[in-house]
Amino acid sequence: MAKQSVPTIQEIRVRTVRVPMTEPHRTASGVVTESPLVLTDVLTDSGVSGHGMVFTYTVAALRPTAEFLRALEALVKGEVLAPVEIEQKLSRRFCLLGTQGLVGMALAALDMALWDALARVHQLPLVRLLGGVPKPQRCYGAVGFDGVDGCARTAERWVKRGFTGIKAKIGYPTVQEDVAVVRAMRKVVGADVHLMVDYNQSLTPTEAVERVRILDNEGLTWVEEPTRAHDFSGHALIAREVRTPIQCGESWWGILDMQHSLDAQASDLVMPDVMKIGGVTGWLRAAALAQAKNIPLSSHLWPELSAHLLSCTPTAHWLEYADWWNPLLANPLRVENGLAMLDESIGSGVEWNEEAVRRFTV
Ligand code: SMN
Ligand code: MG
Repeated sequence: MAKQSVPTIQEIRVRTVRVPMTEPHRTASGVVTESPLVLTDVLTDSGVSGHGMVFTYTVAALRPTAEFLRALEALVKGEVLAPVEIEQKLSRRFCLLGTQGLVGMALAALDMALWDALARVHQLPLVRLLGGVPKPQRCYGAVGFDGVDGCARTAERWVKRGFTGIKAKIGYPTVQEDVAVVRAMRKVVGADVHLMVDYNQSLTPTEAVERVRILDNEGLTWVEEPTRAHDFSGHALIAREVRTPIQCGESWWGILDMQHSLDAQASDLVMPDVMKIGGVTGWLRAAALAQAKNIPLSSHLWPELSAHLLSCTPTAHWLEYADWWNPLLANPLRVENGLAMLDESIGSGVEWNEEAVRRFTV
């Protein structure tokens, strides 16, 4: 494609939606009762548009993130459709403010849409645009902070759908309750299914060492965020003192957080969140850091986009599957026998179900 024919950015279209959850997703650190999402469409002068979406966790962050994203249009209108170049321009622009929080969410939303647009311009699935090939990804299903019976029931549903991994939120008042939930799930899923647990930052490092030493006998694949996400030395203490692999990453803002965590040897495994790590551009850099350390890398939410990105991640480990946002998508991720299966659809897998978007728009 000759240089002059490379599309330029014409408009950023931003919409805000609230997608109800079929059931609240409880964690030790809070409940997700709905999905506030900012939907982004980048329109180019070639007529091709790209789509991205970011999860704001709380409705309070929905409009501020959308408004910041709308303000970015003036900074990128007329620019060539070049996500890496635009990320560098905007990172410089917001250096003094910082690219964490709402700024990081807005920048990631734009980045996701730009990469989707670029893949569509080249008529390729995102993974092929990035030089990879679509590969089936092992998926694990999520189990909420729902007690022994609730967790066993949900775990059984995932196994009946063919999933070979299941992650439960724990951090109950006593470690005995944590163990009871793990054993109740193990009883229904059997010895071959991978079980992970997620404390969602709810323990002190000392409590975590005590609890995970007891969980060490349960054959878990990982224990996730046992203490505060940015307490890298606290996580490193836990990782040194226990046998079960420690998992971190969903709370990192950008690859500098990841680098600091790796430097501290805070975890045995990593799981960047494609929004907080900096969109597709941030993910590619995170994947390189993980490759340099030869550390397994899993995804956090965003299953459609993560299936593309894990397919070109050298140390790809697990894909976290959640169907919360499926109502908004024309073609939600296909999972067969617990494997995320990409087809040759162009783009990043984000195509709106416009009727549903209208229904959930606020
Ligand atoms: C999680 C975090 C935020 C919202 C939902 C779930 C959890 C995970 O920490 O790992 O999925
Ligand atoms: Mg988590």
